[in-house]
Amino acid sequence: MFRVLWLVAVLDAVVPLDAGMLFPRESSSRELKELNGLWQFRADRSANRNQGFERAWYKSRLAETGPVIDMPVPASFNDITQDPSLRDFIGWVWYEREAVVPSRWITDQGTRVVLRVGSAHYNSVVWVNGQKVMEHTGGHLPFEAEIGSLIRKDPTMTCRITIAVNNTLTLETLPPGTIQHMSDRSKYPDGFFVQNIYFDFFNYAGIHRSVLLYTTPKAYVDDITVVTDFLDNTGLVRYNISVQGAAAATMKVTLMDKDGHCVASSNEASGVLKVVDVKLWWPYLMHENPGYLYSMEVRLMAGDERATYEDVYALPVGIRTVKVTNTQFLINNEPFYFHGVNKHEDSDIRGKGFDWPLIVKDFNLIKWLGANSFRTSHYPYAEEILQMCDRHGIVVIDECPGVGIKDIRSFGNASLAHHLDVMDELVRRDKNHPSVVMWSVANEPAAEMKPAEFYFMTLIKHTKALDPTRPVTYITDSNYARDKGAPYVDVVCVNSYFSWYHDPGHLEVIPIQLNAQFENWYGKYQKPIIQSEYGADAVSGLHSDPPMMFTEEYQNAVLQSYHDVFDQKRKQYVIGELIWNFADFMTAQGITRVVGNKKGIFTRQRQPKAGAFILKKRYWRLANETGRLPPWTKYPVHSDMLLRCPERQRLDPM
Ligand code: BDP
Repeated sequence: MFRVLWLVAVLDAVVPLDAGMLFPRESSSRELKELNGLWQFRADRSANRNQGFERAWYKSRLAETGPVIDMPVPASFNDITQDPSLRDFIGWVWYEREAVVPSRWITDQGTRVVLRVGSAHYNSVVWVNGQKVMEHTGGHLPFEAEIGSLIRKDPTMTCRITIAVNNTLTLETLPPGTIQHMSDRSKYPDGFFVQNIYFDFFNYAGIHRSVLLYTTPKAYVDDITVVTDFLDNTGLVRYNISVQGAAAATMKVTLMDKDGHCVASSNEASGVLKVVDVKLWWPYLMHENPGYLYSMEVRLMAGDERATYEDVYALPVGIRTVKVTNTQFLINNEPFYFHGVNKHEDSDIRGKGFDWPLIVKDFNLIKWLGANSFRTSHYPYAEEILQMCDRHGIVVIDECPGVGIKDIRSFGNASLAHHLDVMDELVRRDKNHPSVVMWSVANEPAAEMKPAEFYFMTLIKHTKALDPTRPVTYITDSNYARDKGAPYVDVVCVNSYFSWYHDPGHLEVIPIQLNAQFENWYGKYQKPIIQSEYGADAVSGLHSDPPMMFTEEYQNAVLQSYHDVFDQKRKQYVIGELIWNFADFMTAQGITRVVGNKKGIFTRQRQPKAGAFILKKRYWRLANETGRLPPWTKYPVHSDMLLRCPERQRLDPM
């Protein structure tokens, strides 16, 4: 009884999101202005880190209240300067810049002007011309506010945007962390404190994704939800459009194929579009034409006593289905085997800052490798990355920032309520991506703890209610017998590091222990299993034979021993393997990390280690065996450009 009441209370606490979060796109009715580039910046180094609020730094230009430095946006601030205290700074940092707003945006009362932050880590407060316009908690998801009425108050003023960002983690943030003050003056200087974290990547902070202004008409398309299916040759696009700013509106919905031909249309705000001779969305290497996208153009017309408004928004739509059986993961009713990677948003200098050259390079490496999937370990990645996945057919396990939940106090009501909120925001943002095939609500929580069962039951049920079309999982490293959340997941995802964290140096234990791992989990739950992490650190250029830990040879040997077992078990119920990690990445400093985690098969600068070639050979072989490629493509080739090239038939297999 108590539990039921408590559950109701928790669910009540989850305020349903009252607005959409469509990715800002230009159209004939929407304009967009990126505010990326140099911002003014100051870290609040006062003892309580609160001087900026006490002295209201947002009220005037930042340069008037103290020294400022140049800070690029998007980027983490940590690695930009030579100042070690900024690299490890904890507390509020302040960003500011002025935006030139086109005068039409101001004079036209029928235009909404929206300020959007793609992501800022972790807590943010935003002011425009000294007026607070929004606050946001959470480091990896977008937030926005309409600022048109505010900037119209005094059209002669420039639009000064101030954003304060705080990277302090608590037991209730995702990921969690704690601040520890050291008071022993014989050991630590006055005011010394550290932030303890329970996850293995550097807690980069700052404004990580684009800041922009965009417009919509006063009556506008606020959200679109699309769910797809197919029956024989007919694609079904079930959709729902929500409108804001108009009591009544007329609608024209047109679904266009890649060549711009209309394949279905409707005049309703919700319904089902039928696509004859549908071209399904297929994963990369599973089909010769992967990542097929239609475009759903929504044209909205509405009016009030003063004016008429027309809003146009075009959403890419991939038509596909996802299902899970006891032993298989089905995409479009065909078995799909995940041969992929785990990634991080991480690179030199930028930290977690969005960077197109890096993203395109990573996609080229993923395709070169023959990988068909990745997991957004351990937080939601930039929307532009998911759009690339949609277009290239790279399958995604979309993970929320529930990483490092190790302290029992992080399983309390407030933590759960926040976790549910984050899932709301994540599903709202990513629900329409065909590439996203599964939600991961956490990574390696202390799932053996008593409150874990209720926590994960609630979280997983909530996520399924938000999106009944996708399976839900969390990533476990616990013993199968003690894991309290496992009964609720659709797919078991297991991380293990045999002959690394256990039995270091003993490669011979891998076949026995990995085999037992799979048999135990499957025996207990009869659910398909993904090896969601495995690997070994290798310092690029370090060699030894016989293999020793931290050499490229040892990483190779670990990979190969795991692969032998995968090859037996994938005939039964193992449905995927994701290497840890795609590339080396930065971590907190510690005795087990040599300038970061070195389990990448690429270096942090994206150069291959020996392990990358082992994986490349394997992944192309797996693609040939498990994909549905036409016979002439069944060679390990470098890119899909070649796959589509008839000349390929004359090339020798590599
Ligand atoms: C796993 C974690 C991952 C770590 C990895 C490692 O999920 O975040 O980076 O271990 O230790 O348990 O390399």
